[in-house]
Amino acid sequence: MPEFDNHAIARMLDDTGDLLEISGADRFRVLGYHKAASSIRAWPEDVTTLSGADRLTEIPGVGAKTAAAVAQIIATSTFPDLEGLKRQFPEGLLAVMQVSGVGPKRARQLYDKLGVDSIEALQAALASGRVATLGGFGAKSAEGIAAGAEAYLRHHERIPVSTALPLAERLVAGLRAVPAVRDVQFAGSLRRMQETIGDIDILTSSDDPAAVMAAVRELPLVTRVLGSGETKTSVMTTSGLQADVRVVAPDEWGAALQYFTGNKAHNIHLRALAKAAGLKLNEYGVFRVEGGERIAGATEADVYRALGMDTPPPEIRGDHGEIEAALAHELPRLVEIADVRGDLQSHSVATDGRSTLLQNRAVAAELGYEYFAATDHALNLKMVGGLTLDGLERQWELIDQVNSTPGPRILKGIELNIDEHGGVDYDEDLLARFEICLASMHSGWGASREAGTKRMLRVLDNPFVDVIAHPTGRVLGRRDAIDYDMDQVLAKAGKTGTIFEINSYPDRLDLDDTHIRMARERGVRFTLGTDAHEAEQFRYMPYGVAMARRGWTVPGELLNAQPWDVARTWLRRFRTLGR
Ligand code: DGT
Ligand code: CA
Ligand code: CA
Ligand code: ZN
Repeated sequence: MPEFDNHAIARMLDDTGDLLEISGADRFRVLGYHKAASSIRAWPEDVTTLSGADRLTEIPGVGAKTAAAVAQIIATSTFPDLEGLKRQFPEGLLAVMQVSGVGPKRARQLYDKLGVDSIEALQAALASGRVATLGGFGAKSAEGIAAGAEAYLRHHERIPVSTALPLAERLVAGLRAVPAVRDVQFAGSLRRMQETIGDIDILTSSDDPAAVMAAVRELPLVTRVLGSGETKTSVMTTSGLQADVRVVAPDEWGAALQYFTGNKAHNIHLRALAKAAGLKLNEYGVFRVEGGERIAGATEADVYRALGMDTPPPEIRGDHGEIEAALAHELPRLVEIADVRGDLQSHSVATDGRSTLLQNRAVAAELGYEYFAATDHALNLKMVGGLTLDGLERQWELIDQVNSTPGPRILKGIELNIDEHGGVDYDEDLLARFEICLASMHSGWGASREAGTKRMLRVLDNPFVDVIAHPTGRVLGRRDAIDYDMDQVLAKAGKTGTIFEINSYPDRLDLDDTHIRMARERGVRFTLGTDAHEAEQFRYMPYGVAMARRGWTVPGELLNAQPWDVARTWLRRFRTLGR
């Protein structure tokens, strides 16, 4: 029977919530499913274990009813409520409702009136002009939806790393338990922790490849075998994601791991180096061209050593200078999760967060943090109840009270909104009262590059804006970046000492590696923040650390790798206020 991991279960609950919304169900029921899904996705323990021990309701947002549903999914591999909904509405509507400008109500209308049951059907209906004439739509909104459908398809060619990683880890664990398997590791873009993954590549070594291929076909997470040969098997999993598993001989393990980790540019450069040294490098090993003697291949380190190099961490393998650094034995000591002393973006029930400051602090304590910033939304984000002066005074009072008890120190922070002209929510007297101010863009998609640049350059002039949070505004799978001249803006930030955030929330991961490298060249420093909207999401930090590593960030460039006494001196307000 196929087995379900946290992600697969969360996806079923989300799908149920979405289909319920399309069916016009009560809003609280819909939200209940999404809340449970979001908690289960971020929950550190395997729900299968919790279910066995009757502990599912310990997960915030999981009530008795959801717990029963989850237990049923685990026991029977199906969820009748979801199956029932799927009989009523085609699954393709789940994608249609995600398209910008559509949503659940319009998805329902498009389905009822025009039979739209997939993105492709939506595009056909748009092309025929039938959408524009539908009640409540019009030419303008049809145009917006057409752009949304195109963006949807563009964004969904690749899987977010946060979806691929837990699945790959489960598959690797499953394979590790197979007696015929010697080494096992995921490779490709996932090992390099790229923010989106084209496909999951898993590599194994064994003296009995046939036994490994047979074991892959029988893995509990596998729903369907798409193809199985002597050295490669492709499977479909319960998460709806595909994975390719390869098997190589043990003495080829290192060469194969190196080859399949890539990236392609890194491999091509490496191969040219080998050639210049009279060697041949391929997925089977390193060979002397003259005589064909095999000189390395069993471990990855052997392969790099044979080429006269140290082993670059997978995250920086992209031919951005790591090969030169490895040859010179000057690879940087990249930041690690253990360097992180606190989380510098989090939300609470004071605005749109779902956990209290105390709940956030409990998880921060579990993670061993010294501090974290409470950065609820500022006034102008009306839809989430951005904080008024009264709200702020109440939060500060609470923070003082909590901070008087042992545990991670809560910093008085805020997430300001950068308006279209580069202004923020509060005046300087109020801004001076925070310990740290983030500022971010929550509007302005579609504005010109020129306007975006002006706006960003202007906000950098504000001495109380310490950090630019999720700097491009991109949301993986949903929203493109807000357009501005990043080079020019980073150059100025390097001068003003404004810090840029590496947002660790899995569908943001903003800045990306290219922008981080660009920022580092301009002398810009960084904070890491999970942007947690519930306490469990504090655990998303490793995704941000991976991005920081991909951008070559070292601990000396990362504010939250410093104790707070040092960290605060990096903030621009410290220089401005002298405290
Ligand atoms: P993805 O799946 O699009 O997110 O990206 P990757 O990097 O996982 O790429 P994939 O799955 O096509 O191939 C896995 C690795 O195999 C890749 O990182 C490097 C290696 N590789 C693939 N194609 C080539 C190639 O044409 N030349 C060389 N030297 N290496 C290649
Ligand atoms: Ca891949
Ligand atoms: Ca592949
Ligand atoms: Zn928020």
